[in-house]
Amino acid sequence: MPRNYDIAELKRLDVAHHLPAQQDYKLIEDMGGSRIVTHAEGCYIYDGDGNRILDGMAGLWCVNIGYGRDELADVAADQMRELPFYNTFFKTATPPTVMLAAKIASLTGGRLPHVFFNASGSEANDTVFRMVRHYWQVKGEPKRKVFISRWNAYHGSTVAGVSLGGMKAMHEQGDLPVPGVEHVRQPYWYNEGRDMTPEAFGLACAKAIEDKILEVGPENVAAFIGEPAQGAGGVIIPPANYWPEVERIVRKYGILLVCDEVICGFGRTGNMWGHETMGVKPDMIAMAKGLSSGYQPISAVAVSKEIVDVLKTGGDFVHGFTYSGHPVAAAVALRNIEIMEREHLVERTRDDTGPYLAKMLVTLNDHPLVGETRSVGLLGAIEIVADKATGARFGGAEGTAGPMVRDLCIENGLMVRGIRDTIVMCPPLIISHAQIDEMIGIIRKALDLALPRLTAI
Ligand code: PXG
Repeated sequence: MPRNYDIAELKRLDVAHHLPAQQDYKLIEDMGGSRIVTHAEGCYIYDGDGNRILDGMAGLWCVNIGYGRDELADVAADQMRELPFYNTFFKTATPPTVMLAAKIASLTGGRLPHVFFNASGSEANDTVFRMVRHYWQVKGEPKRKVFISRWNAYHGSTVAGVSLGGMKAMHEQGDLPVPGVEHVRQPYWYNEGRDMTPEAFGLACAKAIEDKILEVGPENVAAFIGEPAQGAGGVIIPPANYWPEVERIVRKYGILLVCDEVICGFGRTGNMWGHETMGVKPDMIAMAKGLSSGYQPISAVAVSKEIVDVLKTGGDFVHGFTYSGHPVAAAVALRNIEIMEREHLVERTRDDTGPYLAKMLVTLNDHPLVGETRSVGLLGAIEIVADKATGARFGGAEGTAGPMVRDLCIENGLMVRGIRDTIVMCPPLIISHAQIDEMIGIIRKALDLALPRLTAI
């Protein structure tokens, strides 16, 4: 049972002392403090005001095996008693760390056999940033420094993460990106490509990468990085031909291909990896979130043999964190993966719940506010529009309808995100058909409630 917290006091302390992530502090103050989430079970979270909310976001795109797994608490406690911490700097390693590296290597089918650990997705992408540049230096091509990424990509909140990402609002704070990161158009067909077929648009977006490579000079380009499907950007699922064409282009110029699997990894798209769903074979992948289902902060970068063979000729790679390969986090991640395998959550997403979510999303297409629904595995999105024919948005620009529908969903018992005017969802992979029905039912109710308010604008 949850503890008996003094919620009013916690809210007061929240406003007085706590600076939450990616937030407008004045807004939280005006609200009288954050919503205090006290406990959770399965697919539901509970807050201090007595609300039970279906978690359509798996926490923050991470609690894939759902809440309340005693097994993971036991594993963490056992590991803390045996060895709560040891580092990987002193020519040392710990049993869970080594076993997790081997497990991750096997999950890549042996294609990416080497694994570097960190504590967050942002740090994983910092590791990518430094390792890729170091690789090219050791290989004798030190001019290859430039990363190509996409506008509206999300790769984290550290300096390298924000730089690799394509979020303009994040770039504006802190004079980013750092030099050597170039951004190209994103494969967002609904917003940017409806005058073309998805196939023609997929090729055009891939061609933007080739154009950028030629502009920068292929001899200066180190890597292309992308999320198989963009998550925080609004669940942007590229046309099927986009990624294979991207791979063809980067191979043509000898550029490394990096997939950011922080959201798409660990079954989210219906395969173990998002890059499998998109049909490409990257040289490096970053992973986090679903690696431990959020039960512990841990991330990893899996790397090809070819890259590590080169690094082995370069002496120390002077990079790493105190918590690289943290034994408690690694032990929890290992058991999380074991649970995923035991409960066949990847297969279930591919064959059962993913297709069911897609089928249920389609039932919303008749709603006057819905311009498009789309999903891959258990990653879904709904475009809210003022005019279904033209895709025009309420108020002439995005940002009015999305927050309204999101808030109505939350008020009615469903946690989703509103990104611009796109409602996105990413439920735990244990979600049932009945819970998907509940999710779709609450979204329809929220859309119905929003309709008169939006049309009055
Ligand atoms: N890559 C991707 C693809 C992500 O989604 C990160 C890297 C960074 O991971 P860390 O663990 O450093 O946060 C993420 C994180 C949102 C939102 O607005 C998404 C994330 C984080 C915070 C907010 O949906 N994804």
